Amino acid sequence: MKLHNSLGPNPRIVRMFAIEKGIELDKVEVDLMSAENRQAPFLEKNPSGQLPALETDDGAFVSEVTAICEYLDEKSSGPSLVGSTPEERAEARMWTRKVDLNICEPMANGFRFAEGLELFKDRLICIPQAADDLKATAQSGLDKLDGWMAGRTFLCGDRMTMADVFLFGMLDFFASAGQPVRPELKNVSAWFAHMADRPSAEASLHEVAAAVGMRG
Ligand SMILES: N[C@@H](CCC(=O)N[C@@H](CS)C(=O)NCC(=O)O)C(=O)O
Repeated sequence: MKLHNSLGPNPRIVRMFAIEKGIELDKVEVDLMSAENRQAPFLEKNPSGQLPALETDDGAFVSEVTAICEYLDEKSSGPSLVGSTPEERAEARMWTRKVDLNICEPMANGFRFAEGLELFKDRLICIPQAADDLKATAQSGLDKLDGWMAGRTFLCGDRMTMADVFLFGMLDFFASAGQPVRPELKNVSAWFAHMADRPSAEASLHEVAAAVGMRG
């Protein structure tokens, strides 16, 4: 398996997930800054033109972080980071979806339409006037999550899952790009610090990003 890899939070989530699972991935670097990902031949691998993409041993390509993580989880041995029963898997998928829709996607679009506008303006439909409202939407999602996290170590209670790796990768990146985790969110902040202490957090940083202090 090969990970088509780059800077940014999404590939980092897959790298962190793979480290947690003890999977070593060969990496093919794609230059996101020069938009190599928005041109052939990368578009044949992922028509969305985004990183990461996982090339399977059969030569197929899987994109979208959650699909890649679930694929890696199923293809490897050891404890599952999704769940070992239908109930556990439903819980992890539910939280991954909730944090994606309510926190991560508005946070990412808030960034793309503001700090990231120069990079994204010719790649996506950008709505700069929506940036502040999207950032506020993400913060409102975090406010709600803070209540949920009271008394919980992870999103799914005592179980560290794909949902935690996903949310951590996003929050860590955007915290270094204008959307910090507010300290008054006591439960989210405690969870975030706990995730940041995992060896996989540091080990999954992209070396180019790490060199310039970026968390992705
Ligand atoms: N929903 C996608 C999001 C992927 C994404 O936004 N990737 C970023 C890197 S973190 C990217 O490719 N950005 C460059 C671009 O869109 O041209 C996923 O789950 O993989």
